[in-house]
Amino acid sequence: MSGLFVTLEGPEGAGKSTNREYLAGRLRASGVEVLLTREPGGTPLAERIRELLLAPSDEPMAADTELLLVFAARAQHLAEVIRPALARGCVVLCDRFTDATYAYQGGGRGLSTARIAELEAFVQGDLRPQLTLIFDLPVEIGLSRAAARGRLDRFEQEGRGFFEAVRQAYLTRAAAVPARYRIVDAAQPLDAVQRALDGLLPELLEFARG
Ligand code: Z5A
Repeated sequence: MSGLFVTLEGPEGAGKSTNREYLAGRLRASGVEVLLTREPGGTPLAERIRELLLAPSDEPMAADTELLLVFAARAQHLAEVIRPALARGCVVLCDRFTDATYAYQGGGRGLSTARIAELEAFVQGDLRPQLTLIFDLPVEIGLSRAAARGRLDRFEQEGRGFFEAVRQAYLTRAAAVPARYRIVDAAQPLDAVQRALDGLLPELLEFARG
């Protein structure tokens, strides 16, 4: 039995963390075994790499270093958590994955898509999410939600142009392969976002049950 790999994506403050629990709860209530995880992170070692990536520092991190750290964390996460869970037949619900690399390191930092694709092939082989939900919202709304939470991490300290490029990169990827992506309007009030997720549930369950 092979499981289902679903990823949640979107710019800052889009509500991925808030809604991943909701979605996992709805899937579990339908009798599906769900593994909820996140990137960067998902294992003790990968969480340590996450700390390196998010901590503001006086030493600017080179964009290539950032890219390699993201994929180093991913390699560990895949080996220890994601591949075993898929092999057990779980639905893996992952808060961010390689689409975030194309959006942040590609769109935001300006690294080449070809370079990211090389690392994707090296680290993942042919494993790709079967379904990706993009929580989309205007940059200023996401940034004001993130700011309301207090201290900003290294990414959240970037300027507005960076986040516009991130958002655009997500939308461009979704438009290129519409079969894999579903766009959720994350600017709506939370109850409306969750109604939209309820609307996606039958399709998710159909995927999960093969
Ligand atoms: N990163 C990368 O560069 N490359 C990669 O390959 C990967 C990641 C995998 C950490 O990710 C960083 O890693 C990320 C990109 C980079 N950049 N940053 N920063 P993260 O997912 O842990 O961090 P995040 O994107 O900053 O998460 P976030 O800002 O916490 O966003 P969120 O999870 O989408 O939102 P939330 O925490 O659920 O909600 C934010 C606030 O808004 C919170 O107070 C909610 O109560 C509120 N909220 C949520 N939904 C609503 C609605 N609908 N209405 C009103 N208020 C709402």
